[in-house]
Amino acid sequence: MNVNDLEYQNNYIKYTRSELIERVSKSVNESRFNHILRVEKKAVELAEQYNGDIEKASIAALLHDYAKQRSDAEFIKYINKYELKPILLDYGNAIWHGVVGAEIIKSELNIYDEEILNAVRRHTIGAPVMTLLDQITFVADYIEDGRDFDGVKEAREVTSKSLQEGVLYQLEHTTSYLVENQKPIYPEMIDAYNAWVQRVKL
Ligand code: DGI
Ligand code: FE
Ligand code: FE
Repeated sequence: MNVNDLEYQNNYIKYTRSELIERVSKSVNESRFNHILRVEKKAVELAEQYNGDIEKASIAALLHDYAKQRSDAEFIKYINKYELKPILLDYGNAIWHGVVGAEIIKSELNIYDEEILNAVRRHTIGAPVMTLLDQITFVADYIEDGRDFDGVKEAREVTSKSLQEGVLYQLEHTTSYLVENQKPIYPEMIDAYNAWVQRVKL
């Protein structure tokens, strides 16, 4: 289906799709907004292929980078206010925009659907156990049509055959990339890799 024909019918959130898009567009710059729309298109395609909830796929994708352009100070304020895990303070925007971003979405948009919020929380780092919606959001972000990095073609091919293999491919490649560039890996991402490599490969 064409995402622009999508009408929300389940009251997961109190916005229409165009109202949600309007709110998202005000939270990020134009290039980030265009990425978000491409992630939504990909997430809806994956939901169709893998029998996911198309409406939740659209909502989670539209929200996944909602907080991407907030300041470090704002994220730190939320981490303290909601007493989120102190280990978060050892990381930065890359981790915060999903994990802490979900709290910003709750507070600013009054969206409380935990399945949608978890997909946002897990979209960068994955998790040992991921719902279908988590998997769709995670992979759609990685393979949306505008992505152009070594391996993206293979990631798309793998995902077209198996969503779970797509999740594992992304976990393998993102963790390798972080090691190669001497960047710290958030512990839950290592847990996610361990769980998925055993689940998919054994
Ligand atoms: O927000 P996007 O750019 O669309 O994509 P993303 O949320 O998947 O990833 C944002 C960045 O975070 C990306 O450059 C890779 C990086 N990243 C992912 N996992 C980790 C990480 N960075 C650190 N330091 N540690 C991680 O575990
Ligand atoms: Fe992101
Ligand atoms: Fe993204």
